[in-house]
Amino acid sequence: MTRPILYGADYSVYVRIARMALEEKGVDYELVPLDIFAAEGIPAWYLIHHPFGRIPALEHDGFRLFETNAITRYVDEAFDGPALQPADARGRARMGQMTGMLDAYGYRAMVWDVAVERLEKPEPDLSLIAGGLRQAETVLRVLTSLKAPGPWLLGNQVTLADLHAAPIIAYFLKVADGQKLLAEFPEILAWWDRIAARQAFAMTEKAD
Ligand SMILES: N[C@@H](CCC(=O)N[C@@H](CS)C(=O)NCC(=O)O)C(=O)O
Repeated sequence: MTRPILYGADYSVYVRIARMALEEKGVDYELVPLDIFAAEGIPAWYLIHHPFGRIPALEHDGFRLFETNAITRYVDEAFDGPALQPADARGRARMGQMTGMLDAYGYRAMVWDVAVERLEKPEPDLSLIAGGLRQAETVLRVLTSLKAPGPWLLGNQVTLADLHAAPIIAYFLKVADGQKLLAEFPEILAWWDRIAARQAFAMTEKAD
């Protein structure tokens, strides 16, 4: 098998999720830079890989895939290395619930409404930030209630749920609002310290 190609940018939260899965599996892959925010726009050729022009997209031996959840599951199942999904039906369901919740309710609120708004806007929209923080609080509360006993979100095994949550929370923690809110959730904070110490997290850190 040839090595997979991942299209994306090192600043992207979703690209980092896919890269963390590749790193945890120990897969040798190529990251082909694709800047979706480039002034000249998304190159036309990329729409074959992702018709909606988002990142990441994966290509492996002619097999093309987009949507991060599909990519990370494929990476887990197509390559050797430690299993990143629970073996039991309920564990898998919980994992899907956590990643789905993060996609639907966590990403926009934590990354865009709070972190990007604070970091990038000369005059941040304070009502947008307040709404983002309210939603982020619910996400962290639910994550706490769903978290299994043990070091990782689903217990003793690092899973795709951990790899999905880490880059989103990492971005949220770039700003004081995010740090302050996370401090109110000690179990998630302790989990954060553990996931942030993993090699896969360090290997996918954006180079400044
Ligand atoms: N549902 C997609 C979301 C991917 C996504 O939103 N990626 C962001 C970068 S982190 C992106 O491409 N944004 C470009 C845009 O919103 O136009 C997935 O799971 O892969």
